[in-house]
Amino acid sequence: MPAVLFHSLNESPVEWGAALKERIPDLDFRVWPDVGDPKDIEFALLWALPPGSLVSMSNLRCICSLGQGVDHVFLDPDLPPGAKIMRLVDPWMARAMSEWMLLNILRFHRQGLEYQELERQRLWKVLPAPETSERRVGVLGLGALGGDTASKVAALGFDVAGWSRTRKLIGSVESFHGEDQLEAFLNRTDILCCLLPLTPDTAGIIHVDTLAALPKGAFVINAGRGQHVVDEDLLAALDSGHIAGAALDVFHQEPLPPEHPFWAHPKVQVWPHVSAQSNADSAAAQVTDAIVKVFAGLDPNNLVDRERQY
Ligand code: NDP
Ligand code: OXD
Repeated sequence: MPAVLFHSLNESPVEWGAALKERIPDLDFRVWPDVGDPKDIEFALLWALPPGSLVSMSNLRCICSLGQGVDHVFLDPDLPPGAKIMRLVDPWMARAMSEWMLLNILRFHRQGLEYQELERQRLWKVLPAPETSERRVGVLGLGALGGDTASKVAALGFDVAGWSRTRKLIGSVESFHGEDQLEAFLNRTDILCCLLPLTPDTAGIIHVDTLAALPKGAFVINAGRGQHVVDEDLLAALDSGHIAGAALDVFHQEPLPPEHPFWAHPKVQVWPHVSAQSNADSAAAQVTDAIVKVFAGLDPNNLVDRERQY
């Protein structure tokens, strides 16, 4: 039987190996860097493998991201041209992401930052109650994660819109699409949630001009990738008061270096890339299905377009 190669920064090869062998008992499961003969490897299940590591795997037929994002795969300029690229699309992760987005949206909506400051000053003060239907939430990216978040936020009565490459029909969620409609989408967004994939088209999308297009007092929540945000522009917008607060789960450099200004900024909450974590319990079944299909010469589900890079 051909072999599967595994590489991860955080996830346990022992757990993944056990979960896959429970389903395919004779699986030849190899953990980086113990590759053996690279020609044996037909399926690679990986996260952030050092670029250039796959070049000797001449029989590699499928690279499966150990997460929903695939930007880490495209950092390798020497991807074997014949290998298909796929990713996890995990309902468990969509639920986790929507929970995290809701947590932050509700905290901003219910004046969590203001009451936190009043508490710090030991001030018992009642602010005017916010109106849910008047709070405009905007979700950048309406795919597996953004679509779930947008529909759950809309179900709570918020005024929700989303922005994607192509038009979407998701219940009451207003659909904006394409470059031409980005500004109008931003103009009507009080709480911006980023769930875009990182591609050459989306890198740096949250910058001085897009931040300025949001209404004064808007909030920014990012769980896409750190590279979607120009950090200096967000910091300047927070310091000027144009942006009232930010919740960030992803960063240019992870772990976020101790000296980074986000850590100490009173209007920023830093999370250590945990909004939706992949795990063997929920995702092993779909990876098994992919391995079986690839070894049988078939295409797996959840393939990624090499041109679009998502
Ligand atoms: P999908 O591929 O399912 O969805 C991507 C969405 O972004 C689609 O709606 C797509 O539009 C839209 N999009 C892509 N490029 C553009 C563009 N240039 N202009 C406008 N819209 C665009 O991705 P997922 O929802 O599964 O995941 C999104 C990202 O979330 C991942 O790539 C990853 O970076 C991040 N993530 C973060 C996690 C965390 O723990 N922080 C966990 C998991 C994922 P269309 O549908 O029209 O093509
Ligand atoms: C992912 C992630 O892309 O964890 O799955 O960021």
